[in-house]
Amino acid sequence: MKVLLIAPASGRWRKVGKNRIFNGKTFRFSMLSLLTVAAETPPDVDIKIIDEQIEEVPWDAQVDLVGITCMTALAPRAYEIAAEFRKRNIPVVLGGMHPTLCAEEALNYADAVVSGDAEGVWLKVIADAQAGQLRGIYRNDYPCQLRGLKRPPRHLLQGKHYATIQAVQATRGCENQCDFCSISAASHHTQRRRLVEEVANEIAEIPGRFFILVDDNLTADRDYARNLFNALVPLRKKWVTQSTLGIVDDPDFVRLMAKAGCIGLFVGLETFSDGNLEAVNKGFHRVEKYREAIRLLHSHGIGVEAGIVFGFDGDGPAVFKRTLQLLDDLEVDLIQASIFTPLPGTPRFEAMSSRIFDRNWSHYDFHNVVFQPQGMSAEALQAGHDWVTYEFYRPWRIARRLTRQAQRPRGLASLLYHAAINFAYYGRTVCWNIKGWNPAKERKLIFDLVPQLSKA
Ligand code: B12
Repeated sequence: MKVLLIAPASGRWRKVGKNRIFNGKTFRFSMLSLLTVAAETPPDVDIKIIDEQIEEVPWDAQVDLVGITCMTALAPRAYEIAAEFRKRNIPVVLGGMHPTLCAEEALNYADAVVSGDAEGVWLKVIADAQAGQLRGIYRNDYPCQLRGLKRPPRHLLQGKHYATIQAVQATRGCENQCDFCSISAASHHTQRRRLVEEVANEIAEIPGRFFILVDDNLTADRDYARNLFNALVPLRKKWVTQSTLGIVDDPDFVRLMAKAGCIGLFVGLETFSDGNLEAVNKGFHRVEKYREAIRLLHSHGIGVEAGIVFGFDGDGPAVFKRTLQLLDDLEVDLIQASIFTPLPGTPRFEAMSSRIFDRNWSHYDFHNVVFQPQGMSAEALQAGHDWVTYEFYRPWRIARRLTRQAQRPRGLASLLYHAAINFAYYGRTVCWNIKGWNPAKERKLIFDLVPQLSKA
């Protein structure tokens, strides 16, 4: 049997890997979704992975089954690809975050859908496909306990096109109640953890010194994380991951994390307004703690990439400049600016349903406004988001950040890493012409400031 697994890419991302100047490599990593599926595939099945960011889909491939992974923004492209293969009488199965949360929708476009983990149902999917009985939704209601997971067959990827293919996942899911988050919804606010020993063994086998832990909230269980960090210390590797800022209440924990090789944390700061955080059930992240927290992380050589979201109900046109000033002031190293996006399958999507004006999922990539914001017009939100991204990644700001980085404890050790990501973000603003304008300053349209008028 031959199986083709596809990671779709849409819009500007399709074949971005072939570009000479901005090839998106810095932002390309993991692929664990399909690698995990591949790892679960019986050894007598011939398997191939296609990543549409770097290669064409082989439309005329002689295969018996096509598996496609997708998050919401990639669902329309996944459906297009599925349609092409189904036209050729090749059955298609969809999996990943969007099909997990919107299984019934996804089933309209495929022969079968896997909702939840592949582990535990993929063998049945393969067997059913072999028997010509592939159909319906394969719900993984009793997800596996993550014991004895097989190694991801990373050799199936063309490693040179990725920032790193050395991605590891120690835990799955998140216990937080953030009502806008797909992870919370898909994991039903629970987290499963692999055995520390198994994770450490996998990491020890990784060639090279750098890897990424793609966990959603690695430090949620401090004891677990401590055990993992202790196991990582002797491996002398460098890694980055995601966490909440809550960890700074324990300086010894942060010290151990740094000793274990952590050089960067992605932290979903989301917003600098406490009111906004309360509104999305994320009140545990208090704004006044940010400064102290970032200083502590920096003092241990850990850089901070902040996830910043614009478009909360409490955000008005002044939010952009204020946020930019605070990001500068707090010495945040990197940002991923996003536009608030109510994702289907989350409680927030239902709650905002009447304000959503765009249900084309390909716009749900956190860079497009898909709902009517409360405190400004949709155009102002788009412009402000673009403006903050453009301003934050202006070369003079990058130079200032890198100078500071070089002066911090262990700063030189990760200077290259910081420089590479900063310039990749800068490259993206240039190649994709992201510039925007500050809605609070450039009063281009009076309507931008008064959404009611613009609707009238
Ligand atoms: C690493 C990562 C990225 C990386 C790389 C993704 C990649 N190609 O591997 C990068 C940086 C590129 C990325 C980008 C974005 N990401 Co991202 N990303 C992740 C992250 C943190 C880990 C992905 C991963 O490796 N998971 C590990 C695997 C094992 O888990 P899994 O994907 O759930 O797969 C399991 C099952 O779902 C199932 N399965 C998955 N696929 C398939 C396919 C088949 C056929 C089958 C049978 C089963 C199956 O089996 C797997 C094993 O059990 C996830 C969070 C998460 N926990 O998944 C967010 C996540 C997927 N990303 C998300 C988002 C929003 C984005 C961006 C839009 C963010 C942005 N602001 O730009 C962009 C989109 C870029 C684009 N347009 O292409 C959201 C998606 C939400 C949604 N509903 O769409 C997530 C869930 C994060 C979140 N907190 O909400 N991301």
